[in-house]
Amino acid sequence: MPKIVDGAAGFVTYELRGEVALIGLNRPKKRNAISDRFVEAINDSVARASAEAKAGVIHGHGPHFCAGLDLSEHSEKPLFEAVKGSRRWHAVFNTIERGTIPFVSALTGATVGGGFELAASTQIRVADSTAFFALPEGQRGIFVGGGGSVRIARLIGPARMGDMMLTGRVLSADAMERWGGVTYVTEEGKALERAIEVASQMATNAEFTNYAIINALPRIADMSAEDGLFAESMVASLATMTDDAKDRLRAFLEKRAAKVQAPGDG
Ligand code: 1HE
Repeated sequence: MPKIVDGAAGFVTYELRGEVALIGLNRPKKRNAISDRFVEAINDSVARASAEAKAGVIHGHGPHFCAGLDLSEHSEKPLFEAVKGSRRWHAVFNTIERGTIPFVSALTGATVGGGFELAASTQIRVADSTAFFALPEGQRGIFVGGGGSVRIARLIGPARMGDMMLTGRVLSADAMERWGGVTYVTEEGKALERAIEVASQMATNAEFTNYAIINALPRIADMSAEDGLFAESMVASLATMTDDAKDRLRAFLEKRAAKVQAPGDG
């Protein structure tokens, strides 16, 4: 059983497995709905993972990844508190999206509202066949506040996101894969295992390259083509100068490194 993070009031479990940190959303009775203290627990565990692991996995305990914002807490909030709460989600999720190590989310059951926003802040999403996706903010009379209008819109496109929000439609894992919102779909019960495999693979990459992928790719996507090409050349040149790159390139040329393999079933 993974350990509870100190100070996280049991909202999150944490385990370092080799070079991969496993962060488990641990409020299954409330379908892992995210309260203010829960956001802080996510923040603390992401900081710890970033300090001691080379990749991270975020998963949910119980059948559901996350039912989004804790609506019981939210309904009582004055306007400015709601603004500050949303900005806090942004800051915390930013440490996942543009931090120093890559994260994979393992999605099962409800991946809804703020739960989908959390998943969208991870670099890679793995869903099992039980996962379903919805943005029921329209039904609740609220709006996405955990970064979804930026991250989910860029992931699946603003038109599809608008469709989900306007109609309340619920998408299966397969449908979300067709929309580009997840890039791995597994059979029931295998999302965490697959996510750990993906994270373990990422952990073997050069750390600077992972950092550049996490931090340069989304920024370049925000740039004009000309600026993006220029920025790419700068990042590529920096990466080549690291000792890690020199060692890895030499290993390949001396036939000590693994070749690229033709795909299996993938
Ligand atoms: C909650 C929450 C929650 C469950 N906040 N308490 N999110 C939503 O609109 C999704 C709302 N939740 C649901 O639609 C369903 O709960 C689920 C589909 C996720 C799961 O259904 P089910 O039948 O397994 O569970 P349940 O019986 O509905 O819920 C179990 C308990 O969790 C129950 O509390 P209890 O005290 O009666 O046992 C629910 O009230 C509680 N619960 N979801 C608070 N979200 C930063 S902005 C982001 C904006 C959003 O995220 S909007 C989307 C909010």
